[in-house]
Amino acid sequence: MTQTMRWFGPNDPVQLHHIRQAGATGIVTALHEVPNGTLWTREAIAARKAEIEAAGLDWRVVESLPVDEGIKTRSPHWDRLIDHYRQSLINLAACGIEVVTYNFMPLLDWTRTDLAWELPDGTRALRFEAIAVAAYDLFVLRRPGAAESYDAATQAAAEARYATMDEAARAVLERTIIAGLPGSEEGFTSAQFLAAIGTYAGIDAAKLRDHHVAFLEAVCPLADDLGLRLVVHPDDPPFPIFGLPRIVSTEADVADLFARVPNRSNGLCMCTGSFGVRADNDLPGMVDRLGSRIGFLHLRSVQREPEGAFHEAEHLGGDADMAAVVAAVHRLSLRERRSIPMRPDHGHQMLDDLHRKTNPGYSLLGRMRGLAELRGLERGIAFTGGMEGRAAD
Ligand code: CS2
Ligand code: MN
Repeated sequence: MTQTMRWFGPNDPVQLHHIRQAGATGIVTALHEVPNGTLWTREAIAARKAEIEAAGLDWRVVESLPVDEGIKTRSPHWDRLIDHYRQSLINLAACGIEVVTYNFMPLLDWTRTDLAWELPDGTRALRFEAIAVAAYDLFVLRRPGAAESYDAATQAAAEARYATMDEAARAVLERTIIAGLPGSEEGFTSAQFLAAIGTYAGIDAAKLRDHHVAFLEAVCPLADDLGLRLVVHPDDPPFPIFGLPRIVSTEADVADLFARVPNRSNGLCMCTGSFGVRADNDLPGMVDRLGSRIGFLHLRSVQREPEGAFHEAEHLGGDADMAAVVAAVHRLSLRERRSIPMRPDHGHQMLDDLHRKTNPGYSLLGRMRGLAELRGLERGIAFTGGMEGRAAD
């Protein structure tokens, strides 16, 4: 694996030299200052790349080149937006970028309900509670038709939960869910969010899949020629929320996407944290079976809780069998003779970072710990694998 870390650009409190000292060699970033749907110029890409290289690092992966809502909904601006996307890909390839991440989640990118959930050791983790989402949806947002999204038990639990919250707690929950987490492409107020949900009227999962395929058919032939891998990040969490479809949540979802658009540039960002929320996603098996499609790895583990809740566990803890995942990655790397870029996806807020202003999930020390553990795990697996290989000779 090529060890990378995400950097949010010049305004990130985590600086490039910190990332270098954490032992990463690659940077994952985007032109976060460029609004969605606007094309990325070659000059702006080259300037950011030079800044990264001046710090002794490589810009290995773009995360993300956002897919504008107008592409997801097939708005009348589709042609212009696709043109911009294609031109941005040309400019990125001209600057030597090989992997471009995107997602196809309607409106919201990754979503949590608590950004500083205290674990027994005093570190803080990101957490998602389905009941809190239902409380917000039913009683703060008051989305028309919201009741249809929840069974009676969830509605009752949400109502009880809402009753325990004061105004301040309700406002914090609202901000946490819809104001946009680091790297998210959009942020909303509740009124804006309701209006935006309206743009998805009539777009069910089947239709959104068709829109995803139309997007890929418009950009993949070009990406093939440019030698790019366009990797889709799975839905986080991997199920519909706010009545909006989510279509990149399971192995079957991505297998279907690769069957419908077989171009070699059509790839996957294997995010074990996102897929791992569902117990029916077999993470190491997915690495084995989807192998050649995987262009980027997000390694992170979640701990599932009752009632559809989960929190982000230590990288080697939680429900993901990380040793089995890294062993599968190791086999894939040997089979295909390539080193796949990997980043520790999120980390706990810990130690000095507890007293610093940090981007939720993207403080330095927790990610540094995760990276160090993953690096050690890979080294151990390679060593054992090497021994087995020798014994078989
Ligand atoms: C999330 C996402 O994986 C993550 O940590 O931060 O924002 C992710 O970067 C995007 O969904 C990829 O397009
Ligand atoms: Mn991820």
